[in-house]
Amino acid sequence: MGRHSYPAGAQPSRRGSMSHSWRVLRRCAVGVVLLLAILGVPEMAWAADTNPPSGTVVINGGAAATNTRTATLTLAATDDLSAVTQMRFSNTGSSFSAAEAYATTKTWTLSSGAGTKTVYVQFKDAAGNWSSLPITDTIVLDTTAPTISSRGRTTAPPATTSTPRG
Ligand SMILES: [Ca+2]
Repeated sequence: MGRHSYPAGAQPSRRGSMSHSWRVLRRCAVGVVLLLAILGVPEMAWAADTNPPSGTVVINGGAAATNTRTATLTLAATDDLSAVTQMRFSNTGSSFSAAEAYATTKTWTLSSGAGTKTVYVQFKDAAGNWSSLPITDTIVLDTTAPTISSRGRTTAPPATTSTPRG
């Protein structure tokens, strides 16, 4: 009579083994993700990353003008899911330099000829998405010294180079 309780007692035991296998599965999934992270496998390997990075470029620290074609670009880019891995540059917006590893500074040569210069930058994430609309900044390339009038101190030494006006 008392043995009637035996099948009922087996019920919780069966449920217990089911939840145990779920625990094992869950532990396996956590283990795989941890393993991928430890091995440095990019996040793209298990998460679909379809958005390109966003970022900024600043020419010569934001100066309005320059008198040399050699410019220093300051770059900052972030990505929603994976890492920013590469970058490339252009003076035209259509023909880009070879992709190179992402860095926060870059020495770049502006196109020749005086005038307003635009530098176009694209960033790529670990999933291979290039920023579709190039990120830009502009600077005025002015290689002509200003005309010096007779105004001012006559004792000042003659200037040999012009300094860009901020
Ligand atoms: Ca992305």
